[in-house]
Amino acid sequence: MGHMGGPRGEPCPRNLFEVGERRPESYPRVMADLEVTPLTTVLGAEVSGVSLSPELDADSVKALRQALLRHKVLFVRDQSLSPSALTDLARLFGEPTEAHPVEPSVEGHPEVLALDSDEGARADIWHSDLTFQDRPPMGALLHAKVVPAVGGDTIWADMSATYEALSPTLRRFLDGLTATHSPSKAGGYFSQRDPEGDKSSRTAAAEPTHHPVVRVHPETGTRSVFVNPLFTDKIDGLRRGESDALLEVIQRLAIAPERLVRWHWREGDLAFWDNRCTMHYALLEFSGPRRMNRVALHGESPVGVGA
Ligand SMILES: O=C(O)CCC(=O)C(=O)O
Repeated sequence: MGHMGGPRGEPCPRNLFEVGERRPESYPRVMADLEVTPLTTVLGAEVSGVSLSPELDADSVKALRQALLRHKVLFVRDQSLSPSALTDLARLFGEPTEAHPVEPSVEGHPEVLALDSDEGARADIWHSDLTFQDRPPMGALLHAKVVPAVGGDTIWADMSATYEALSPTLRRFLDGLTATHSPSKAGGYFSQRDPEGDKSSRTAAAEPTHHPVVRVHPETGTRSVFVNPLFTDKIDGLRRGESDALLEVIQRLAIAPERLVRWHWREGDLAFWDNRCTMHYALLEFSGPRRMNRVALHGESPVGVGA
């Protein structure tokens, strides 16, 4: 697929940073000739022909944005991005969040989460990012700095394909429901990287949030199931056993091989995912160091069907 951008000067879609508004002299303006190659029939695409930079031209930003909406996770090989460049690149697609409510940021870069296996970073429970927040991130950019030769892959699941995989009857039932997302469910998981436990206990004590079980994507209008094992505690209005059973049915469908894309990292790879309609899981099986930098983007309050 060739270059997909529209004419210059078109109004930018919502959330897009106005290119040119903030252009440090050190970033040369970059024009790209993007190729987007799907990796599966449901989600994931590799993007080539682009050198990612905060000075990416507006058409390329728009093309990447469209590719993200279409494929839900984008992968770009061989990118050289300092923590500042990663943050400024992310700014082209939205407003970066603080790195994480609990986990440490890269020193001097409060928006860049440092995921370092030597520091105990792990993500081996299926999740969408921070869904216990009222406005979970709309997406995140993850850049591989040091990766093991073997193992340490990350897998994404397509939650709109999961919705489609449900029977129409179950879809209709779930359409009207909300679920409780609680940080306390993940309390122990977070505290592994917060030795004093202050931030973990503060986060774990925060009020749970209720989100629609079926989320309508604010940009595409597509429905997806918006629950995940790390943070979703219970479907509201059901008995605990009913909710557990239903969440288990959804999870089984979500992680069927047909609805997954798996990425084996090389240094310099960048993944950009849409957190509104995917979950992800990083495999812990590897030896040696694994270091990644991540910038997440502010999201909106999830909106359900018929809202
Ligand atoms: O380290 C990875 O591959 C994934 C990290 C992750 O789960 C996250 O940033 O939310």
